[in-house]
Amino acid sequence: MRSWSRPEVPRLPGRGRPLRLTDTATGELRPTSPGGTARMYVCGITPYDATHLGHAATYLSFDLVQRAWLDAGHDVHYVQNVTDVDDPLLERAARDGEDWVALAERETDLFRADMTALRVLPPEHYVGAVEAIPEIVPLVRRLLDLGAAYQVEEDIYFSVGSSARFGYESGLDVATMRALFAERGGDPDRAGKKDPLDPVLWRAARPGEPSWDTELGPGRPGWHIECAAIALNRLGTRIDVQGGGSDLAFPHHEMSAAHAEVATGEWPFARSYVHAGMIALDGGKMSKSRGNLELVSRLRAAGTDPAAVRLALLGGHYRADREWFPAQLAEAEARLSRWRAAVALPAGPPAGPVLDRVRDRLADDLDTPACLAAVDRWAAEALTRGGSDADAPALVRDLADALLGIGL
Ligand code: 5CA
Ligand code: ZN
Repeated sequence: MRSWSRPEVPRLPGRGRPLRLTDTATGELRPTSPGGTARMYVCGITPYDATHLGHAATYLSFDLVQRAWLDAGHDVHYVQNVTDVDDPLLERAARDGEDWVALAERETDLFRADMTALRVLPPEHYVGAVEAIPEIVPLVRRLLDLGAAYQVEEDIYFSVGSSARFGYESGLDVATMRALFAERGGDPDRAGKKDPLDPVLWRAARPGEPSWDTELGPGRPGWHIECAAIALNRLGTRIDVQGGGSDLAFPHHEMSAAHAEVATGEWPFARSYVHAGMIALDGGKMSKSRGNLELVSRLRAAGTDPAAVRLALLGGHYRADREWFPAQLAEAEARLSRWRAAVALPAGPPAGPVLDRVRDRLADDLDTPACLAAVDRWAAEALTRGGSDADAPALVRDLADALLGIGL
């Protein structure tokens, strides 16, 4: 699938610090320690009602991961999927009497436009579930051959019992896993399964549903195997970061890691599992199913500067569940104006300490509130007391762009 265009990233003097991120599997703040090339997989959208501010906040978090790695001298190999065939998408298309392919294409286009406007660095590979079917099928075949998958009627399921470490990623007890599995697309009560938590790998064709004729029989892929196949085939295993919102920690990331680990015999699928907090609106998680949404495209259409949207979302820590208030946007617009006025001055206070501080705080689990505060302090001083460093405004402009993705 076509990705989106890549904004320029200015080069900064010196080097960024090694990035540390909180890993869900261990609960620890750990160095990401990638090699020359950092490898990251971030779960993409299911294309309907995109891009709400919750999606945007999550992709912005991983955009900062990429920017911190680039600044620390790594190349970044970044892959993202689009779940362009799955139950929720088909249900929405059926509800609205719309062709599911047209719905997915339209929403994916909107997502690309929103990501471009927000200056999110694109993935190198942007891959749809449909186009990945030819690689999903052999992965399911391999799991069958290993005895890690089995049939229930015409459907094929993964046996969680085949994964020695199943549960390590989310660290949840069985009762919680079971509740979340039922809530998030699983079918714990399906008769004939070996374990209630076993997820579907290949869903046989049903009347009225799209299906593909493959050696597994006519059907369509399950959700978790989609991400396992797309990631494994482009990034390999033991990748540096597997990312998404915290609602993906279980079952999605647990299952896709288990699929990849059992298929390859290598553990762990990801060295760090990184999860962004949930953005809420009107007291509940912002979601398509609840209908309490604020869309990036709506804000853009209303004339909001995307840099202000970005700044507003970076005002909270990425791991914190937090509520969206329109006042945050007004505050971000005021901040953006101050920053722009300050970098437009012919000189300012020295910017080296701001660069150090932003690099430092970004490397410490993406502490964006502290990064913004550091630029705020410099801008306030530049605007009130001035300064004599003629290079400082350009350096602050470059660091806001390269590290925070804010174009001033
Ligand atoms: N296609 C799958 C992943 S393979 C999926 O979860 N799609 S999604 O469109 O539902 O979500 C896309 C990303 O946005 C996921 O990482 C999800 O965790 C994140 N997300 C969804 N809702 C919110 C929210 N309210 N706040 C923050 N992140 C969210
Ligand atoms: Zn995924």
